[in-house]
Amino acid sequence: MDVAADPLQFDQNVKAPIRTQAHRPKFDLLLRRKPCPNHLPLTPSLSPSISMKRLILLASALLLLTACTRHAPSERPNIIFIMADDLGYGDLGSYGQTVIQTPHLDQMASEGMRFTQCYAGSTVCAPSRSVLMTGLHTGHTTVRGNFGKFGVVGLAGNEGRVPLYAEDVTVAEVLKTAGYTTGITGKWGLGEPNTSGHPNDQGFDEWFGYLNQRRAHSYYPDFLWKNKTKVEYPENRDGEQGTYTHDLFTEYALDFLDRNHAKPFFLYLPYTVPHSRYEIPDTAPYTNQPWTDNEKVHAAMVTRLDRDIGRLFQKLKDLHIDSNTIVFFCSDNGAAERWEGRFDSSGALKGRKRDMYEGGIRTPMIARWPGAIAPGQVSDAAWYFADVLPTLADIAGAALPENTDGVSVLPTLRGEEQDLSNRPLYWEFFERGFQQAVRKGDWKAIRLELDGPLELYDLSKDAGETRNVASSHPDVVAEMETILRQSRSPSENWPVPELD
Ligand SMILES: [Ca+2]
Repeated sequence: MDVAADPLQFDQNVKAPIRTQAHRPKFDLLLRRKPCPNHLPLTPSLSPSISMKRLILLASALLLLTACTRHAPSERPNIIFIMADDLGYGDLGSYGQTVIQTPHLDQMASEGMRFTQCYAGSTVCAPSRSVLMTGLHTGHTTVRGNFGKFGVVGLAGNEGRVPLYAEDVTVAEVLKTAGYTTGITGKWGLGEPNTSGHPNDQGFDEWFGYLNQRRAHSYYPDFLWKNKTKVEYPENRDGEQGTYTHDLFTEYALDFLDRNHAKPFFLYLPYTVPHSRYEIPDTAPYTNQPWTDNEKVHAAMVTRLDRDIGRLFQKLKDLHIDSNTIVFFCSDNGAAERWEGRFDSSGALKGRKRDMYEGGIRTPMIARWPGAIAPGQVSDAAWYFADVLPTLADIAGAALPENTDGVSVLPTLRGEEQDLSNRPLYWEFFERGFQQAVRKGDWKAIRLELDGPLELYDLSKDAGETRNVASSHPDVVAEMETILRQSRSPSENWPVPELD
């Protein structure tokens, strides 16, 4: 079978990654750090095959060691960051879902803090993950879209897959400077084989899953990756449905916890459900509902995800690390389908995946950390994926690269006073031309085309973005216009000649 006939076939002609001079070397980024308060990173272990990159990270850690005071290991929690794929703002019981059952995630919310105004990095997969990994919003991060001008040919045969650059500093690399063991299982989407974006070259000690996000559309692929080795699933060949990969990721995560719970770890779990294709071994407990097949699968995927998160929490308890582990849960972008009248997966928000409206970018976000986050909290603080790297660095006691676009929301997680309302949150998107959005305070501005008028919404009164009030607030429009002009750096993969 040739590549043209099956876009999920492996393409051997993966090109070298494209580089840009617009990026400063990682060495520079890591040494130009902000001061770190009262934390001591552990020294990464050396190996005979130590790379220049590791030497750089080690040098950074040693610099920090001289600048920071000792911080007891018990105060540095393990970090688990779980992310669903295309799960909508309204898909969980704690966010108003009444049909799909999510008891474990609802319990997580009741035991932790639930955010009502948290945002993904983008309205689609790859750029959202790039923002998450780099702490840079889509106006600055390397991967600003699913397809870029000089991207490589990916495993699914599509051109335009832009990998993270070697000099990008990821949250995993930052946490490694603080002595964390780092693992990822699920869907990566930020680097094909033999590119600079491979997770093992971006701070992850171990990795298992899909490199290519289009291949991740299939839940029954004939191979996955374990580090840089292909793992074959012959039982999935020729359209057979032998092994369901979502289940493998949970098993890998549980095994990772068994192997690594004795020392601080960072586990990133970017699950692939409930993204289409709508494939699942069993649609229970919805099999007998009078719904379409896809509706049954969507609901069953979300409930299966919920079941597995319950297994993870049970494992934390069994290993006696429950109170020393902070767990986050979110989605990578808005609902792909609104399922209106059935599940209403965008809730009361406007739009869905690929929209700059709230339904495209606002995500459920739950954080649970017994003893540090008070149970049953609901926060309306506005924050987004660019804040995750600074937040996790703060939690771990690691210092920050100088140029992040986010801030640590750890004070908010701890229930302390923190004003997040006076800074702009920025997004740009390329699949429909060039679109931009910014949120500042309660104001949300959207531009659907470069020369188009600005839409302005007051989210405090109009979360559904139904009333464009731009004409009655020219001062706010002018401020937002300025932010939109100033929030991006040039990108050779996503050029905007009018602004660059
Ligand atoms: Ca997605």
